[in-house]
Amino acid sequence: MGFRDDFLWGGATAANQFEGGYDEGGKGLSCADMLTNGTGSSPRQITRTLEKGMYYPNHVASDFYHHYKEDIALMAEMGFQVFRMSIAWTRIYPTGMETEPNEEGLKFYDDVFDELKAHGIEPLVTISHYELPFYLTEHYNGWSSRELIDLYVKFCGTIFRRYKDKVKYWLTFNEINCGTLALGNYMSLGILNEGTRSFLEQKDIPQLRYQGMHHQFVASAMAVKLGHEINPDFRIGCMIALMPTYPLTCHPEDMLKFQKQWQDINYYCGDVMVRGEYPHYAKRLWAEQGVSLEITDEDRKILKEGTVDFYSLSYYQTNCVSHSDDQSMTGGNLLAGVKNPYLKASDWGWQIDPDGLRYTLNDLYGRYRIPLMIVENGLGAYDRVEEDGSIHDDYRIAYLKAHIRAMKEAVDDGVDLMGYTPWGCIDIVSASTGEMKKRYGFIYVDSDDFGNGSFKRSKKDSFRWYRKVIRSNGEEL
Ligand code: BGP
Repeated sequence: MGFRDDFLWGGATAANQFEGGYDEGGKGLSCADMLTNGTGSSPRQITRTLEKGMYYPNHVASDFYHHYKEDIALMAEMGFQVFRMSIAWTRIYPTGMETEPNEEGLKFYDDVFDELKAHGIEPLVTISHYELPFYLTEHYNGWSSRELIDLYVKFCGTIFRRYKDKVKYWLTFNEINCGTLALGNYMSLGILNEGTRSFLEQKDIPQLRYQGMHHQFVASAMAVKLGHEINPDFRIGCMIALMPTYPLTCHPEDMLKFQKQWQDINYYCGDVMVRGEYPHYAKRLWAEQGVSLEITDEDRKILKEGTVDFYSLSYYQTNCVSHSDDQSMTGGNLLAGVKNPYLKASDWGWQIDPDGLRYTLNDLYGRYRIPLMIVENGLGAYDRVEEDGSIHDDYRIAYLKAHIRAMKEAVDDGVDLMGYTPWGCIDIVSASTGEMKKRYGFIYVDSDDFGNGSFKRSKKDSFRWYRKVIRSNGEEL
């Protein structure tokens, strides 16, 4: 028993949080480029034009744009077999509207893929990871417009054809179910409703949000079909942010709330993308949200024909739900929840729960029966660089070790798990706060929350530990 022989070990990033070079090589402005940094008390702001005196952390990020050779060599040294990255849409189509792609952008990813190949690393490419061309926000209010379907499929066609012999694994949209939350308006759908200034408090019009997700489902299904036509060997997956919850007590209403949250937030998108149709509880959800979706017969047909080949997920933490409002709350990836008295939390209040991962993997595999892949997991923590330059991140090793153990249990339970790419394998800018000090990496990047630093890379203790894990296919933890 244990992980399969072709299990894919590696790490994950996203262009907007990692690449930098925001105005180089003909790149256009993306939604992420318009986000300022947040500080402890004030969330990130969304600006419609770049403002002097404001700091935009995604502009420089970790500067992978200029460090990719060195970074890929370090990944290879750790033994990576796969590297999850995203292609910035705005490097290929700066506004999303051009008829011809930007050759310089295409060339950059050719170079990255060639470098990966030279080191025997397989790319896993997220096509859209929180970085819609900002022009499409300004002109169409993002995915609320049906026009975006064709623009996205054009982008997919370009990269599928160009990289058909270099990339096999694709994810259509990062954490597409972020759109089930108000936070997803701007972050995942590029919707910027009049009156929204702050990233966390977004003016929400559920009608636009749910219609926007519907457009993404159709676009994703079209991409799956097109991808398989271009190269039948492509493996194209969905990517869902798992926000697992437990009922706080055995009160029947806690149980109902628990079930509803799994349906509305964790299952809603995966059900459509894996099964090719909306689930039974969708009508009730739409009614509660006051939305009435425009879904054509053609849309329904496309959803059926473009189901995904595998299911990928992010998993960081779990929370509880309770029928009573009088409970202490804690933070979480995309969604806060009721505190679980049995769990410890990270410095950012995300509760650490490896057993929840085993539960989640069993639950998802039982539901969908297609291969699963964990494409994000990890601990965002403060790291301290010692005088001799070493970084002793034993807390990160403990987190990852416990989660890999839980994965192994799930595999022994019978779950078909393809691979594991911990998040932010090289330190990157945080999506929620814009900070650099919330670090996930095996590799430290010398930069602070304002881009000050040498950008020098150094290995943390977890680097050596993870190399051992990969070498032993997860046996030596
Ligand atoms: C997920 C996103 C990532 C990433 C991660 C960690 O939701 O897909 O982009 O950032 O969460 O979150 P954070 O950066 O807020 O710590």
